[in-house]
Amino acid sequence: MTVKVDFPATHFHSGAAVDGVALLTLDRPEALNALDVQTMQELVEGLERLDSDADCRCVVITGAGDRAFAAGADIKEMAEATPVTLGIANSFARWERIRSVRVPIIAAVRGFALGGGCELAMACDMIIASDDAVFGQPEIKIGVMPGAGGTQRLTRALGKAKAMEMILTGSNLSAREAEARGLVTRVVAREETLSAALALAGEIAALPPLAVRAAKEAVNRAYELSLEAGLEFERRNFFLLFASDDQKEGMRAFIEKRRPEWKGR
Ligand code: DAK
Repeated sequence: MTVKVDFPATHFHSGAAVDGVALLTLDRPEALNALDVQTMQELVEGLERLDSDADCRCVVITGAGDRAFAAGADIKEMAEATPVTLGIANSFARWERIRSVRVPIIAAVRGFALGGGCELAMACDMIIASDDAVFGQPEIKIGVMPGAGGTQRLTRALGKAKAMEMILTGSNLSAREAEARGLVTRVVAREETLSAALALAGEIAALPPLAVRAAKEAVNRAYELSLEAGLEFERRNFFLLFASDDQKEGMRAFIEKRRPEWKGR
C-alpha cells in the first residue's frame, strides 16, 4: 500500500470517524512520495470510498516523511512512456475522478509539492502549507510540461505573469509567496501543518454536509464558468438547500437560540 487511510478521531462508525475527518497519507517517503500509478490508483479509490461514506465530511491529504508532499509523477516509471502507452493507461481519468469528489479535500503540504504534486495540491479545495513548503512545476526541466492541470490551475491562482514564469523556467514558489498570491489558504509552522489542516477539516466536518458540498461545487464553478453561468449555478444550489432538513434545523436553531443538530438530509 502506498496510500494510508486513517481516521484521526476517537469514535468510529461505518468506516469513518464520527467527527467526520479522514486522513490520506501518500506513503512513499523514500521517493519523496512521487505519484506512481499504484499511488494514484489507491488515492483515487480511497477518495471515492470516503466520498460515498455519509460519515466522512472532510478529507485531508498529506505526504509521509518530512521532506515532501509529493515531488511529482514518478519520473522513473514515466521515462519510457509513449503517447500510445499513456493513452492506453488513461491516467488522466484518475485526475478527473479526483475533480468529481464532492466531499471537501484539504492538502496539508510540507516540503516539496512539485509537478504532479503541486497539481494534486491545487486539485484539492484548500492548501495548508508549512513555512518550508515549496511549490513548482519543474516539468520543463525534464523535457515536458504540466499535464494534470498545472497550466490552468496555477494560472488561475497566480495570474498569467507569475504562472508563465514558473512554468516556462521551472522556478519554485515559497510558501510565503504562495500565501501572499492566494495559492494557499494559510502558512503555519512545519510541526503544526497537519494539526492545522485537521482542525480546519474538523471545523468543516461539523457543518451541514449538504450545504458544504453545494457550496464547494459552486465555488469551483467560479473557475470554470462565466460570471452569469456561475451566478445561475449558485442560485440553483441555494434554492435546492431549502429542500433540506438541515436548512430548517439551522434556521430554527438560530431562532430558538440552541445548537443545530445536522442530519445530512
Ligand atoms: N519521481 C521519481 N523519483 C523521485 C522523484 C520523482 N518525481 N522525485 C524524487 N525522487 C526520488 C529520487 O530519485 C531519489 O531516489 P533515490 O535516488 O534515492 O533512489 C529520492 O526520491 C530522493 O530524491 P533526491 O535524491 O533527488 O533528493 P534531493 O534533495 O537531492 O532533491 C528534489 C529533491 C525534489 C529537488 C529532486 O528530487 C527533484 O528534482 N525531483 C523531481 C522533481 C520533478 O521534476 N517533478 C516533476 C516530475 S514530472 C500525468 C499527470 C501528471 C504528470 C505526468 C503525467 N498523466 C495524467 C499522464 C506529472 C508529471 C510530473 O510531475
